[in-house]
Order: sequence, then C-alpha cells, then structure tokens
Amino acid sequence: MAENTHLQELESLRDAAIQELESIPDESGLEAWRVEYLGRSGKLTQVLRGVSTLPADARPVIGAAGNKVKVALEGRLGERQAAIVNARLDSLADDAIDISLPGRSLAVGRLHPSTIILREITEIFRGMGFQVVEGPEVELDRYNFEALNIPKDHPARDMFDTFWIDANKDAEGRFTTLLRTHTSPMQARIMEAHEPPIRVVVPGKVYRYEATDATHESQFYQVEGLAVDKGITFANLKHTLHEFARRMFGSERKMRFRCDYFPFVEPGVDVSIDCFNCDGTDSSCRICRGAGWLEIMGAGMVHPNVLRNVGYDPEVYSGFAFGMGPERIAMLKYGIEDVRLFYGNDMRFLRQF
Ligand code: FA5
Repeated sequence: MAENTHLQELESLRDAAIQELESIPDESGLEAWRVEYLGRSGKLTQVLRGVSTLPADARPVIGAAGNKVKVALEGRLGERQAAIVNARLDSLADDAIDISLPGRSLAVGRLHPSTIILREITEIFRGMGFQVVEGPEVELDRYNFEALNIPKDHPARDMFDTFWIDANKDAEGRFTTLLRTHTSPMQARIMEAHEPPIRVVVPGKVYRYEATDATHESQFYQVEGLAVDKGITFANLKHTLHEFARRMFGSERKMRFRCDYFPFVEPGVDVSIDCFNCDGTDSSCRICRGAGWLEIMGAGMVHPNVLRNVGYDPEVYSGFAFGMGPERIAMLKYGIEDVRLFYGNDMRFLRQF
C-alpha cells in the first residue's frame, strides 16, 4: 500500500517538475528549478532519502522508480537548456551586424581660432623665457584701475567702458567690482605676490561696454606681458616685441611704434602691424580704413607709481609691460576682415580653422 502511495507521489512530482520546466525562459530559472527538484535538499532527493524508512521489500521498487524519475528530470533539464541556448543564438542571427556596411564618421571637434592664436602667442613668449599665468575675469576696481595709477574720477577711466557688477559698493556708494576691462590688473597682482625678476605673459578674456564694429568687440582676449628687473630699458621692450612680430608674422611684416598714453606706463606706445589686406592703398579697407596699419597692442615702461603701489622701489627696479589683442593678431595673420566673426558662432567661419 505504502509502495503505491510512494509511486504515485514520485509520478506527480515528475509531472509537476516537467510542466514547470517547460515554461522556464532562461538559464537562471533553470538553475533555480534544478535546486528545487534535484538539489541536495530538493524535492526528489527528499523522496529518495525516505526510501530507507520503507519496508525492506518496497525499498528496491521505490528506489528504482525514484532513480528513473531523477534520470528523466536530468534529461529534460539538458534538453531545455539546449533549447534556451539555441533560441538565444537564433535571435542573435536575426539582429546580425553587417560588417560590410561603411562606417559612420564621427564629427571631429576643432580648436577655436582664438585658442589657436593664444597658444601661438604664449608659445612664442615661453620660448623667450616668459612664464604663462592666468587671473580672474571678475576683478576689483583696486586692481583694474587704482593699482594701475588710475584713481577714482581719473579721466582715463573713460578709456575703458566698464561693465560694473552691482553686488558690492564702497562707503561712498560706488561699485567696487567689475568685469576686467584689460589684463593689466594682473600686473599688480603678480608684482604684489612675487619679487623681481618677473617675466610673465597673461592670456585671458576681457570685457568692454562698447559698440561693436569690424575691429571692436565687447568681449575679446588680451595677452598681457610684464618684465621687471634691475636695468630693464625701453630697448628691451622694443627688441622683445620685434622678435615676437618676426616669429608671429614673418620678417616681411612691418611694426610701428607711436607715442600713446596709458596712465600705468611712462613712456607709453601703441604698436601696429602693416595692413595685410590693402597695404594702405584702399581708403575703404575694412581692417585699416586706409591707414595701412592695424593697432595690435599698447605697451610701455611700467610707471614708477605702479611699482610703488606694489611695494617695489622704482630707483632699483624698472620694467616694461604690454597688452595685445589676439583676435586682431589673428585677423592680420589669417586675413579675417571682421572681429565679430570670432564670437558669431558661424560654423562656416569656424570650420576653416
Ligand atoms: C589696454 O587695454 C592696455 N591695458 C594695454 C597696455 C598694457 C598698455 C600694458 C600698456 C601697458 P587698449 O585698450 O589699447 O590697451 O587695448 C590693447 C589691445 O587690445 C588693442 O591694441 C587691441 O589689439 C585690443 N583691443 C582693444 N579693444 C578691443 C576691442 N574692442 N575688440 C578687440 N580687440 C580690442
């Protein structure tokens, strides 16, 4: 009687296991099924263990039937495993990649012309022994003007149309923070923090609240230069800038120095390069307007007051400084007729570099 019950129990276990197996979709499900039925504490193993408690004559019958179920379930498990693997291979074949198709090209980025020219400029000065440093674009009045010999209410402030930041005011209610109008504030910051000898160039963005035209933008780059040591003269400045122009434009371009006024240098000059576009022959030339020259920088000998403001003794130290416009230099070098192209984001222009 017990024998029959056990045989029925084995059969229904087998049927339930097989039914469950057929609906398992993947290999992790198969493993769970194997543990449930065939594992060490699995359902079939439990039944087989119970054989020892049966009467002696029933043991071989139930034992043999149990093993038969075990072999049958293992066989079905193998078949189901193969079916799942085959189904996966078939689906891979459906999505097959056609490796004979031509590849899709990725858009390659490129450097902005301002970046290209900035790198060229700084490399030239690096080659002449200058260090490259950078400074803040949001600047204090103290560095942008006062340390540079431009006190409050000095008329030279009109040279720099300023974007003020309305967050901070002094006791008299005047704004103290601005977007730097030139890179010259870094002269004062560098001299405050270091003793001579100093030879640095400072590339960076500057901002001016002014109307734009073919040679004027309201946001542009400058590269400041500063050399301070004992015995620096105007001849050192001229030689350095001539050497820069030779390396940047080649020896066929001409450089012109004219007296100019900047409160932070004495004497001061502006420096121009002859116009690539018209050689001064076209009064309607968009670049030089017929002048034959394009101004690329201001320069001069650091004013004694600026040296004093940072705690240097002007009787001991002297220096030269310059501030150039990289976009204007790129215009001359690459024949670009309008500075506004640099920030116009016109891909037809940008793709040419
Ligand atoms: C200055 O900014 C002085 N800080 C330069 C200087 C430094 C003089 C050290 C003496 C000693 P200026 O405003 O001239 O000077 O500008 C310098 C250069 O920046 C110009 O020669 C020109 O090349 C470029 N520049 C000036 N304004 C613009 C503008 N609106 N758009 C594009 N480039 C400009």
